[in-house]
Amino acid sequence: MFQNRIMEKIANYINGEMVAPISNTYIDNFNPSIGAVYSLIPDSDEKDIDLATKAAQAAFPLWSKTPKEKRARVLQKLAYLIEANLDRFAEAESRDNGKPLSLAKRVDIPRAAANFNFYATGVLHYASEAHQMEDIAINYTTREPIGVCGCISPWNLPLYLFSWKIAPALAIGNTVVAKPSEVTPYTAFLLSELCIEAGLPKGVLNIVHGLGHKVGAAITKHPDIPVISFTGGTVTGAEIARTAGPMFKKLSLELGGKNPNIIFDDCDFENALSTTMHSSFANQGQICLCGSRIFVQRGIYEKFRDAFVEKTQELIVGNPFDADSNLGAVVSQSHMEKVLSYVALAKEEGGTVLTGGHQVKLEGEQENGWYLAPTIIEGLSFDCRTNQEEIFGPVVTIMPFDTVEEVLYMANSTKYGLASTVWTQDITKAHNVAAQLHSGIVWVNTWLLRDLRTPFGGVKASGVGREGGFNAFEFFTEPKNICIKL
Ligand code: TXE
Repeated sequence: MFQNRIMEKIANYINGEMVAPISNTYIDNFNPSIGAVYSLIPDSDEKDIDLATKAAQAAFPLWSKTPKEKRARVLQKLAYLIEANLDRFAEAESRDNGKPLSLAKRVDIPRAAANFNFYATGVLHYASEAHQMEDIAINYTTREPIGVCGCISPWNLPLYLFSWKIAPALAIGNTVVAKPSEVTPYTAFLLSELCIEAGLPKGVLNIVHGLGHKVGAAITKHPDIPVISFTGGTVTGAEIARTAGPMFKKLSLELGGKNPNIIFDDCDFENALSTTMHSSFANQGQICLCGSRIFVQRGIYEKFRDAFVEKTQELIVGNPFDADSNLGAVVSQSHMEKVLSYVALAKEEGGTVLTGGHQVKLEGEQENGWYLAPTIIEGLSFDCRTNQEEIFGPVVTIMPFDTVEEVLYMANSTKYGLASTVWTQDITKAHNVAAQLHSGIVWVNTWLLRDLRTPFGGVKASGVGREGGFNAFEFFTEPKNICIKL
């Protein structure tokens, strides 16, 4: 039924206008819940990036000199318009990514609006510092916007992560050339239309759709884009760093994770169990912050494992548009196959699949959709590949431990260091364990509770730099120290 339908063509947003790619060629855009093409996205290339960069450069002088109150007002108007279009955006996000509509409505789209509001108001309070040298001299530090910022974002939380980058960059006075993932371009396309409605001056934000190795790479290597902010896979992050490094570009990399979820005997059992359901399988496990390695202290290991398996088997994998679906479809056929390959690897490495581990075939219109059963695997060693590599799907491993030293050693054993979760009612133990975990974020007795003012990011192969709060303004500005002799 899709063959004869006229496919909607998404447009680029360059210099304030919705435009076709110069190549006038397009790429299929899939709806994961039915496994079929439902729209087309521009197959842009470096010529489109050049056009967008020129527009962003032309807009920079005026935008960077626009009073911050005025910049804030435009971004708050954008936030308001996103909220006013919540249902339309949530449906678009769910259709594009495969996530439950309920999740897009509750998390993705409200958080995108919050990102714009947060940075629009934050810029009004952002100040720099002065250092007085008694009566000898006064130093003051200015923090200036840099110019054209390249923002490249992934498919797991499309508008949430796209706006998390462009909001601070724009609020502080930069202009932006942005590339959403070609896997989930639609809400960025809808945002373009709201930018026009909100009165964002032309060229301030430019959104160019297309493939990573063409459009993303063109942004990374463009000589007139001195700042790159990237969220995505560690492999791609390394590729971007190889290009941007020798060009001395400012670089922010938010990459993958293989996050430990550590559950001690003395935890609040019911809270740990119910939250672990989310930290394991929310967004089909496609969140870089998911707790994919679960360590349970031996005293409660079997009780927790059995309760966890039982609750997991109650989860409903279904049409993302059904209100009672807990899990929707994973984002693409290739990603589904990648996740299933890790289940096969786990079995080879000696693991036992306690539940899940297979594709879920739905009926009707969803019969060709890409659905996976939430999966729990036990019996693996902490240092096997399944426990060292990011799977990024609804797959977790569960392992017992005895002592704090042992679990810290296992938790810190991967090349990643993004987020950890700790469950204990012993506050001294909580502080002690949190201090020794190699990760940028530690949650104690909770998960994904986010204060946007806090530094967000990881260590080791989870990335470089921090987003969030004034950390984002520090990244998207250049400090200058001016010392005046008195
Ligand atoms: O990310 P990519 P993908 C992890 C997860 C996933 C893996 C790959 O394990 O399986 O990364 O996912 C653009 N130069 N995460 O393929 O390739 C690309 O077009 C410049 C964790 O989606 O990193 C997209 O816009 N840009 C992550 C963006 O980079 C390039 C969330 C991300 O794509 C490029 C998503 C290049 N050479 C995946 N190649 C998290 N930390 O949340 C691709 N891109």
